[in-house]
Amino acid sequence: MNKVTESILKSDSIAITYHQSPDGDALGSALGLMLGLRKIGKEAYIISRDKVPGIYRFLPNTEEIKENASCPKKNTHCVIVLDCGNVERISGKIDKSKINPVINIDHHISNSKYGDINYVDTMASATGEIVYNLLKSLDVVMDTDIAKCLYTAIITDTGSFKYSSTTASTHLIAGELIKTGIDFPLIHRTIFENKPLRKLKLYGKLLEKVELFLNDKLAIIAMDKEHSTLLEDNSEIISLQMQIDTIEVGAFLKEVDDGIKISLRSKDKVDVRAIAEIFGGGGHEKASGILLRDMHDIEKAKKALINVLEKELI
Ligand SMILES: [Mn+2]
Repeated sequence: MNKVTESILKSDSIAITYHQSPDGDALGSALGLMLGLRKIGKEAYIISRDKVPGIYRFLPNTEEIKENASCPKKNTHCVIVLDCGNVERISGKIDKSKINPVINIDHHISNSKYGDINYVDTMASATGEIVYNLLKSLDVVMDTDIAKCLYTAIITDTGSFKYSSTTASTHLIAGELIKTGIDFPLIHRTIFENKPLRKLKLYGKLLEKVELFLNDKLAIIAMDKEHSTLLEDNSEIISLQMQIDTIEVGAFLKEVDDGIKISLRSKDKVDVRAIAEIFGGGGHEKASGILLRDMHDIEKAKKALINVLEKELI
């Protein structure tokens, strides 16, 4: 952490980026850090080739994020990459030969330590927690705008403090953020209870597709391309699927241009990161992802997954 704060203090102009398809943790951490750094007189800005998803546009300063502003400006002294496990997934376009240091701040176990400085805290429930501590060590005084961003980061990555990654310090940090006076019930409603009816109807259709395997311990939803284009974010349908009483593991398969994407979730007993690694994927013990490159046969992908999980679940 000292190396990180030292580099930040030495830099006047700082670019911030995150993983592609940014979620609440990526966006909340980036915006919170940007606002915090500005408070100590830094020129801080976000580089991204991704648009901000609609549900996160309530966050302050999202209008500054433009998907055509993905490269660092001239005279930028350092780039901070947040919540991103590997160099291929970075949303901003960084030429490492031109910018030094690249500071990698993350909480994924699978982080490949691609930065010049790497601060990877796998105990943190969200990158937002790390950003909170970083801003504290830079003596940034929290305000409601920063708190809104970091609170969003934490609740999206912990499923509102439900996931096992939540710790006592997660709650302590959330408490400090609430002390700034943020309307936290509104943040929860804005993120989790703010769906157009057509989306809920789409979830209904996808739930019709759930299939159970391995003594009902594995649930699979395989989504075709037609539904794929309607659904911009899988996380909610996956958490609905995880509510099925008998299952230990939920898998969500989706056809994409370069293959089949699989998201895995585990309730308790199965380490789905280990399962994902068998297929070249990665992530956390309770949530992981796989891309089966150049595979376009969903049935075949399902069978391969069932085969591997059979050893775990039966
Ligand atoms: Mn995260």
